[in-house]
Amino acid sequence: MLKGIVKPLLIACTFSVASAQAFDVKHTSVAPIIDGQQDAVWQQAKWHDMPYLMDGTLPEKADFNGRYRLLWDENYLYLQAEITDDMLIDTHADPLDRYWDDDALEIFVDGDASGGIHQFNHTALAYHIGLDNQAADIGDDEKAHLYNDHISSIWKRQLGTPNTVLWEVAIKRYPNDYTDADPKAAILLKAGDVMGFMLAYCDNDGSDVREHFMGDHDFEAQNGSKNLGFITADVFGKITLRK
Ligand SMILES: [Ca+2]
Ligand SMILES: [Ca+2]
Ligand SMILES: [Ca+2]
Repeated sequence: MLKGIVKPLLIACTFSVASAQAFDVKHTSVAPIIDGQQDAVWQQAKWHDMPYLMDGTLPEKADFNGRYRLLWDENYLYLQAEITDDMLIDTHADPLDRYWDDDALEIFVDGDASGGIHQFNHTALAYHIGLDNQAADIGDDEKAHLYNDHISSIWKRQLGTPNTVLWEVAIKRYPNDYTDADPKAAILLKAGDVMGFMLAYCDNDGSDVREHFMGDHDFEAQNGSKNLGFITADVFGKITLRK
């Protein structure tokens, strides 16, 4: 479904259904190297699956399957995702053009778990990281922007299982009053902080629009749609940073 079609939801309903997903994220004293290659630092982190359909049709596991784990230190939330996708495709060369209809790892971050509507503000961000490792989201001018200084992303195909990529991202977090005209400095992470978080994957294998939009947890649909994360942070899960 194209995002424009969903826009009327913003006016038509309020998002009263909060997500029930919540888990702790371990601190790491050694920063993982963001290079798309496995390293021992990640062994302390727990895997989370991505089996829930938010838009399109439910894929077979060979078509899409995903899981991820998180760690944190003062500067970054670290993500390592293991993504199986039978066809990696980037049809729209312009990173700001229909980025959700190309293969993209979509990282939803609400730095202080404030929740609420974030579609045209930055109280939360939805980083659509394309296959070129650039991160797009809608700005407060209602146009697409790149937020490449917020994240560092590298993925690599894995030998032996070439349809599986290891995708690693370091993510900064930002305050609710961040605007495109006045970008604020990133906020350091500390133990006990609660953040809103959701991970999704936009899978296209050659169709005109995204075929499968898969996420890490389930929540109640609004007006028949679960494609809500780009509008409201209320459907994100919650993570607690633990030392
Ligand atoms: Ca696929
Ligand atoms: Ca927030
Ligand atoms: Ca694909």
